[in-house]
Amino acid sequence: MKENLLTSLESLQTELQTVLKSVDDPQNLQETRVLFLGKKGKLTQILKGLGKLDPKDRPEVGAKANEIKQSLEEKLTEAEQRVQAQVYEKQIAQDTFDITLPGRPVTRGHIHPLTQIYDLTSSIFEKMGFQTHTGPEIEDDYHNFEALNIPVDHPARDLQDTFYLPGLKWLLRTHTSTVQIHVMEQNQPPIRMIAPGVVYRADSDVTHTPMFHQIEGLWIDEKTTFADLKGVLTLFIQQIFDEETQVRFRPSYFPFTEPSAELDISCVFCKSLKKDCVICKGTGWLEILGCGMVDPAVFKSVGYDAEKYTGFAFGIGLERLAMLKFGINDLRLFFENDHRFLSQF
Ligand code: 2U9
Repeated sequence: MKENLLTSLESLQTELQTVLKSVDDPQNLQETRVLFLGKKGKLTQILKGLGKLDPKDRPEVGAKANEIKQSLEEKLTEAEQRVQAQVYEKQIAQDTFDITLPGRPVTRGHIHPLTQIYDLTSSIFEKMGFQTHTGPEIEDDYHNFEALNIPVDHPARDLQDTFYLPGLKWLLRTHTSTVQIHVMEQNQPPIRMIAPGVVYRADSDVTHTPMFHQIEGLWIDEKTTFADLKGVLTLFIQQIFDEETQVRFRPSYFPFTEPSAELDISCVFCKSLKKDCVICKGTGWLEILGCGMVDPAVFKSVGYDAEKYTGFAFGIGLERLAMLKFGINDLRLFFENDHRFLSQF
């Protein structure tokens, strides 16, 4: 009885081997697996005889059965791999795709022109000793307007111009000057800082997007003068463009600076030859940033002694700077993420 069982088990191996030789498709192979190892398969049938065996013989036959089962599993797995490989080979032989075609190229990423202009701008100011500070994009009326001497009836405060959050307590900052207010609230002069970041205005046309980027600067010390402002900003312009670039300071008005000025540069496209230049519209000059001496009312908001300290501030729109630097003529291109555009700079 025991011998019979052992022989049947042994012969299962050779039997499977013979069957596998003629199996060449996955369906057939699956059936073979069920035939040998399935619930009602050949192995199970043989093992039914185990119960009738003398108990002392059972461990030996049981161990043999496990060994055979494992061996059958291995043979089937091996055959499955062989058959699957054959299936793939057949597919490749029949398929019409041309494996010699070149692959799709993977385009490399690119530093966004605004990021490039930001990196360049901040590195120029950092070399002059300015520290970078950032702050929240959601602000209260006080930090965005009141502390900056912007009166209650100023048009910038209008719902038409500023994005307010429901409840009107909070708003999306309209400039990064809010960051300077926070820094001044927490530090005493001297201060030499830049505040880069995204700002929001309810404006949308060809030359305005509701979100844009600014870098603002602030320099406060005893005896800081308009001459310091002119020196710092002239140096900045000549490093961004080139040393031939001319600057002029034109009187202007901002609530938070007095006196205020706009800085124009000689046209970087026509080199001030003016004639027919569509960029400077024949004037020879391009408006590039706003600046001025910090209004004493701003010092009062943050508790600085306006008799002791003076300072200058400036604001630069990064999109405009990048357009002039790279010769880009449409503001919207910055926000479309089109690689064909981005990779040109
Ligand atoms: C404090 C005091 C004064 C920041 C300044 C400008 C002039 C300015 C514009 C440039 C283009 C905004 O991005 S833009 O539209 N900005 O003209 N900004 S002076 O003055 C400050 C800032 C902070 C405490």
